[in-house]
Parts: sequence; structure tokens; C-alpha cells
Amino acid sequence: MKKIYACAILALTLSISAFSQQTERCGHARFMAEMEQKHPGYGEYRKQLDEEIARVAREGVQREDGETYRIPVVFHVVYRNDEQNVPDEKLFEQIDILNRDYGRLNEDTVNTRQEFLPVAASTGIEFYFAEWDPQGNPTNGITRTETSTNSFWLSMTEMKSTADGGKDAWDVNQYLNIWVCNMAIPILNTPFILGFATPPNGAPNWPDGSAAEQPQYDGVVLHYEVVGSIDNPDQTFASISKGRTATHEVGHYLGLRHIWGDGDCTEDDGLSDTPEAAEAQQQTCDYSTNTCTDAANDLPDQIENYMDYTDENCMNMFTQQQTAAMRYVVENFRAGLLLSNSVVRNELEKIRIYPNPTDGLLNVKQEKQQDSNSISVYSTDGRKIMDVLANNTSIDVSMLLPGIYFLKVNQNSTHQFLKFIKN
Ligand SMILES: [Ca+2]
Ligand SMILES: [Ca+2]
Ligand SMILES: [Zn+2]
Repeated sequence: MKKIYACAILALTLSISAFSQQTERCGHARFMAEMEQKHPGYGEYRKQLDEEIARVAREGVQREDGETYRIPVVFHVVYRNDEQNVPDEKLFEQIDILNRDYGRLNEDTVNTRQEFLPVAASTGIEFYFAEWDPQGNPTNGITRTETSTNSFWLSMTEMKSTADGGKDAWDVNQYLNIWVCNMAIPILNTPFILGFATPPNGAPNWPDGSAAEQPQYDGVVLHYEVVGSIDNPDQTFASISKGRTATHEVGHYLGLRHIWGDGDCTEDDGLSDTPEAAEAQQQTCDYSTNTCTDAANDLPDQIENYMDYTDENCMNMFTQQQTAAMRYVVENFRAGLLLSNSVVRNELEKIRIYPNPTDGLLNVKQEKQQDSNSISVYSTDGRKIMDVLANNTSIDVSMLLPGIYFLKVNQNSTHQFLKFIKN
């Protein structure tokens, strides 16, 4: 896979795919190989990072009681046609799936086998649509970009670059960027790859020359057909119909390795509560799988784990050590995610609007009344709906349809946005 760009290999890949109908489940190995080629030393850097994460996880760093890490997400939908322009509802569903899986609120936790129940964990990590864009404007956390690119199957960066037919990231330190695009093999029209993610970035031992190119490519990419669940999946999608490509890829984004360690029984993911495995579960649900014999307490392969390649119908858990590892990554390498939207919120406390939700009248109370105020109402997709007279502190919004809106309050040279709900 390393020389995927060579024409001979390309032709070979096409023919293999045609015969086996095999879709690459996750592009992690491909990503690592590409990064190693561009930035020699990347693999070594990753290994050090992995070892540090594994150490923390093994030592059992506990979740601080009650503290939930909330991560703002922006979806960048890059589409060539209507089908690829995945509707909002699918994206809403995808966030719900992430929250259920990461919170161990998924319905199928009942399928976790007895021997793994003691280590199955809720991660205490939640995901929500970004409420503010990088310029401080209100947003629904979704961007849509039309492209002339038929398929992004051969590139791991073009979908992340406006100049290359994709969409530039929002500040990768403040948002989890998830690109949704077509990665099907042309002509065959089957997905070449379902998704891939970049592992955490930002440690001081990042190789020279990588910083300028790499940071804005940080995030997760999903093939558009596996966003959200698939109701009546055909054969191609039968084992990947639960929207769990995102669960798996976000796991990589938060530092997790595949549970088989991308190698045989001598390689592992550094975590002791995921039993060693010799290879990926091949998109099936075979509970008898036991590819490695552990010395003391031999357990079957943990096919329930989101970081395997199991049929998504049988995936249902993260472990305690995976939880510790991901939380460590959030705290040490992706802490900006926790700060970004809260900074804006603190600013907003200087202005109060009430009642909220409102049936008709919205009162605006400012700590310091400004002379040069102007107030406008915006929809969640950033359209201005109405202007309000500058000194008006009671706004009639009775004509608005029920829903979520933003009030933009200009104060001299700055402005603030406040969210309100119209019943
Ligand atoms: Ca393990
Ligand atoms: Ca075993
Ligand atoms: Zn993977």
C-alpha cells in the first residue's frame, strides 16, 4: 500500500478490489505509511507517544469524578452531487451515535460478553456541534462545499484543502474537524476506504518540517455513505451499517491503536485490558475467535471493541484503559478542544437575555448600556433575519418560527452572540 500512487500498483489495487469487493475499513496504516514517507521519523515519534499513553493507561489514571470532556465538532461536507451532500439529519444522528458509543449508552451493551463487562467503560467524552465558528459567528457546526472532484479516494489531504477542491479546516486546536466526502473507487462505485483519522499532534518531538504542512490536516475523514446508520444495507454495507466508522476513527484521533496492535501476537496496543490478537476481526461476528494465547488468563479476542474491524452489529465497547488513554490525550494534546467554545460563553455572561425560551418578547439586559449598540437576529446558518433599533431592550420576536436563533449585540467595535429559543 505504500506505493499506492504508482500506476502499476493502482491498476492492481483496482483489479483486486473488483474481485474481492474488499473495502479498506480504516486508513490508519495507509496514513502512517504516507506520513513516514513525507516526514521520516514520524513512526518513531508515534511510537514514543503511544508508549507514554500506554503507560498512563496501565497505571490506571482515573476519570476525575463527574468531569465530562465535551468536544466541539464541525462537519465539512464536500460533495459533487446531491447524494454526497449528506443531510443535516444524518449528521445529527452521527453525533448521537458517537455520544451513545462513547458514553456506553448504546443499546447493544447487552451483547458485551461476561468476561469483558468488568473492563467495559463509559469514556466521559461527549461530542456536540460547534456553536461558534472561528470568527466568533454563530454556526450549526456544518459547512457545505461543492466540489468538482469526483472521488477523493487517492488523496489523504485534498478534501482538507479549499485550494485542492476540499474545505480548509477550522482551527484544529479548537474543533474536531470531520470531513465527509466521496472516497469510492471510480467506475466500481464501492468505497475504497471508509474513513481515516490523524493521531494527536503537538508534542515537542514532532519531526522538523512537518509543522507547517500537517496541523491543518488534523481530524477525521468519513466516506459519505457511512455517516449515520444505514437502514436497509445491501451486501456492501451489511457489516458497516451502524455509523461506527466515526466511533472507530475518533478513537484514533484520540490516540487509540487497533486492539491487535497492527501486528501478530507479539505486537499489541499497549493496553492490558484488550487481550492480544493476531489480526483484525474480518468484518464478522465470530465470538469463538481466539488468535493469541495469553499466559495466565486466556481470553478470546475482544471483538466487541470499537477499535477492531468487527461487524458493527457486534461492536459495543471501549475499555477502561482505552478510556484513560483517550482522556490523557484530550488533557495533554487536545486541551484546546475543551476551551474553545467556553471562552466565548464567558464573554457572553455580561449580557443577559430573558425569558429564554421566549414566546414573543425577548428582554436584553446589559451590564453597561452602550450608546452605539445595534442588535440583530440571526438564524443558525448565519443569515441575518432582522435588525432591532439600537436602544431597544425589549425585542418582539413573535413573528419568528419556532426554533433556535442568535442575537448579535454590537458594542462599539466588538460584538457578541447570544443563543435563544423561540417557542
Ligand atoms: Ca492489548
Ligand atoms: Ca486469547
Ligand atoms: Zn483503524
